[in-house]
Amino acid sequence: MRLNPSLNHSSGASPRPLSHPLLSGLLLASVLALGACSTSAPKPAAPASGGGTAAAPAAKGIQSIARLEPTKGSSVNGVVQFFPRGDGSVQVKGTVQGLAPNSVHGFHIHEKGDCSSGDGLSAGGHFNPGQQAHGKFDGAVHHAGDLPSLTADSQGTASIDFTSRSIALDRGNSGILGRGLIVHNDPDDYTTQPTGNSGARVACAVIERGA
Ligand SMILES: [Cu+2]
Ligand SMILES: [Zn+2]
Repeated sequence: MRLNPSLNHSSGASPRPLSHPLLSGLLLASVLALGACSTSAPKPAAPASGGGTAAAPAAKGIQSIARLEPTKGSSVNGVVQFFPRGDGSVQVKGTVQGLAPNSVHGFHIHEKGDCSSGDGLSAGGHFNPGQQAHGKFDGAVHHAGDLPSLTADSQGTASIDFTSRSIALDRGNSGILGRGLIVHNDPDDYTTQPTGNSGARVACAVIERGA
């Protein structure tokens, strides 16, 4: 359990007075919320985020972000954020713009966090750690990387807000950190294997740890 190093919390000692009363109160509150840190009982390692901010104690994984950049000839771009939740699921929120008005687009996590080819193909195939068939996000069978399709409004902007239990915010087997995120030009038919036949890749991002 790693707290702000400025907070001296050796056993039995009162926390060192801090210059800022609000900060002091916050640190004290977080100490209390985390349970007495003066005990010598071993504790599980803090999440890699390591921040002193009150990251939900039970959440697994680190907040992550994908900045979608247009591929060649495209103007589609956006930002997608991934938040670990206490129940082990991941909340995904974001906005994608530059799409055709009222259009629908396949949207997936791809195997490789590599957008270098300029057409998105370097991101490889769909992220599929469970060796499943391609399918719909909320269907019985699908790749872990099969996300809900994007639907653009009349301005060509799609809002993203869903929760997934198929992905994790780490580099483990189901982890998406360091992988790719792709927006396709066409709708996903959820049937064609293994791609959903959603056409060209119009935006690409690498999923990275967030701030
Ligand atoms: Cu895809
Ligand atoms: Zn798929």
